[in-house]
Amino acid sequence: MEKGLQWETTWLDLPKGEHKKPEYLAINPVGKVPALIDDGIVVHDSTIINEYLEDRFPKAPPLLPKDAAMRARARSFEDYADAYLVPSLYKILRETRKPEAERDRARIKEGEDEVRTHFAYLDRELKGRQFFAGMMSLADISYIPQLSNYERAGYAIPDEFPNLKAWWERMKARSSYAASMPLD
Ligand SMILES: N[C@@H](CCC(=O)N[C@@H](CS)C(=O)NCC(=O)O)C(=O)O
Repeated sequence: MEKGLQWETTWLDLPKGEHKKPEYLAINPVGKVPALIDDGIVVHDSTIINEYLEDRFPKAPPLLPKDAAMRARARSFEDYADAYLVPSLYKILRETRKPEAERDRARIKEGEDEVRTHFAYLDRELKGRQFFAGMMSLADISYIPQLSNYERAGYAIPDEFPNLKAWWERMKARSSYAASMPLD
């Protein structure tokens, strides 16, 4: 949406296992979402999809900095979202999606503690910065669905992380946010 591209979404019901059905496994053999089909080209994994769209539509506007060090910084934060924040976040979200009586409270607490550590790091890195890597980039974008899921589960970024909180408000104020987050 930041690039002004048009697409059609097909939602899969993961609890019903729609992502493990042969029709979807033919698109993504590892049976995970998301996957993109562009002009018959199939791309999966959110990182690779983002990089593909950047390569295919580099000017629409660019979402990776030009400078090599800044590009590395953008990619590092993108990776931090996937490799560190997401596993901790899902410790919480997997439980909060269950009926209350069935939730593993220790697991939720573990996830909450880890998320707090990630937030502290992100907050420090956003000090004095509008964006993670000098411009709106794939780094910022990679946190948006995650934090949106976190809010939908009833959480808010704690006040003790003012840089992260202000950055998140800026992200949500972008026109691309409302257009990309139809569930909100
Ligand atoms: N590294 C992958 C992770 C994809 C992933 O784990 N997707 C989850 C949903 S957010 C999924 O499909 N889970 C279903 C499953 O693993 O069975 C990416 O960023 O696209």
